[in-house]
Amino acid sequence: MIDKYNKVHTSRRQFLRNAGALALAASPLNAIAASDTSEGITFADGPRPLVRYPGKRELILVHTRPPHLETPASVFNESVITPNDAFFVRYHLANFPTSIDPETYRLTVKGAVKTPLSLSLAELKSSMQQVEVVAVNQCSGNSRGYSSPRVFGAQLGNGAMGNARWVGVPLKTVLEKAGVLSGARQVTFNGLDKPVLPSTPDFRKALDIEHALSPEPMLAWSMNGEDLPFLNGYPLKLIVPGYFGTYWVKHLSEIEVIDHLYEGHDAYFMTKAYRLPDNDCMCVAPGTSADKTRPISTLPVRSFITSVKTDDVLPVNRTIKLKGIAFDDGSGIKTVDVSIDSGQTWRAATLGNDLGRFSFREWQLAISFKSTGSAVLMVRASNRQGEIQPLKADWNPGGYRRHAIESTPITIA
Ligand SMILES: Nc1nc2c(c(=O)[nH]1)N[C@H]1C(S)=C(S)[C@@H](COP(=O)(O)O)O[C@H]1N2
Ligand SMILES: [Mo]
Repeated sequence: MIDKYNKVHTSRRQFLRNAGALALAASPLNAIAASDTSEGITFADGPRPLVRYPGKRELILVHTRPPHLETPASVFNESVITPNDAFFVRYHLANFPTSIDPETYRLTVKGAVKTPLSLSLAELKSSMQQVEVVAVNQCSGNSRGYSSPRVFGAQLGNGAMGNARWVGVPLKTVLEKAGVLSGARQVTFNGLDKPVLPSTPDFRKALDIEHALSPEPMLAWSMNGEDLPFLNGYPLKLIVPGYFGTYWVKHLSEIEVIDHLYEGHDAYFMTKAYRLPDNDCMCVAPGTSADKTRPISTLPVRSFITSVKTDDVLPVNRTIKLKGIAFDDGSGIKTVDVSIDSGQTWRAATLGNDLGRFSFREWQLAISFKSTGSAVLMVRASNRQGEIQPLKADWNPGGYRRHAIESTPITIA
């Protein structure tokens, strides 16, 4: 009886949580009036409201159609793994799925392959060797709101990033099962979301064949030990560790191997959007555009203080434990230095547990202030390739790939 009850109970709960339906379709449960979400930043657009979508806690609303939600900064201080209900959400196309039946869902693998495949979720989960990685998903436009001069596009704070444990199968294994033909150049990825109008390009991305056949990219169905949250790409998502989130295609349904470089109407998000100036700094003089561009690719090294926020008041002559995170493209964090005097002197922080080279890396440092007044905290990370955060961010027209030391002005009292 108890067994039976438990089983019924669990499967009903599972159903409610995981059946691949976005309860109440795609509308927010409630929008909360603008409150404490400015996080010390005054974006030209003003303070941003909090909103609740199914399966999510209150997140910062960027816009509703399609859902675009940012993670509040406090979440990054709670844990080094970003909880599923707090993970940011980004869509480009208004016609995105609101329910997906895991029984009838299929992943198609086609194009320049020996054997085209149509794989069910059950087959994916059972017929191949599973792998696991902790990796950061960061939107190319994360922190765009700090671009100076200001650029077009959503004025994002630092909440379009998150760190999760992904479980799935290597993309390589699936491609090898289909048998990639010689002459293959790229692999394209499409999800179940669609444009509303035929004139709008679909959201499709491409990886070079060498990258697609490397050990890292994976097809994940599990995030932090649960099915993927619907809004984060249920039931399957392409994970590209070290690369910006734009490649992490959600609701993945179609993989095509092609013998040329991706082009045409539906290659828009490779050939027109998500591109950077094709030079060493990936930058141009503010207000100008680049003659030549290339697709955005890997994450620069970044670090944040999570335990203190802008305009906090900290006590004088008291030991304070500062805490934060650092991450990069998978080269691995080497050092994190902190300054409490606007960058005049720096001290090495202690790195926390290593959850893998693609993960957020925690750091901490005990500090104390000797005098009252205003102060600026700064944090600067370096990685094993010798990359270091510069003092000033380079500028590009998309406001992509922010790479600079972050400052937190505070008061000591
Ligand atoms: N199918 C689909 N996948 C997508 C997108 C999209 O619009 N449609 N947006 C991409 C972009 S730009 C980002 S930043 C990430 C966001 O992932 P998340 O919503 O799970 O946080 O999804 C990527 N995958
Ligand atoms: Mo993005």
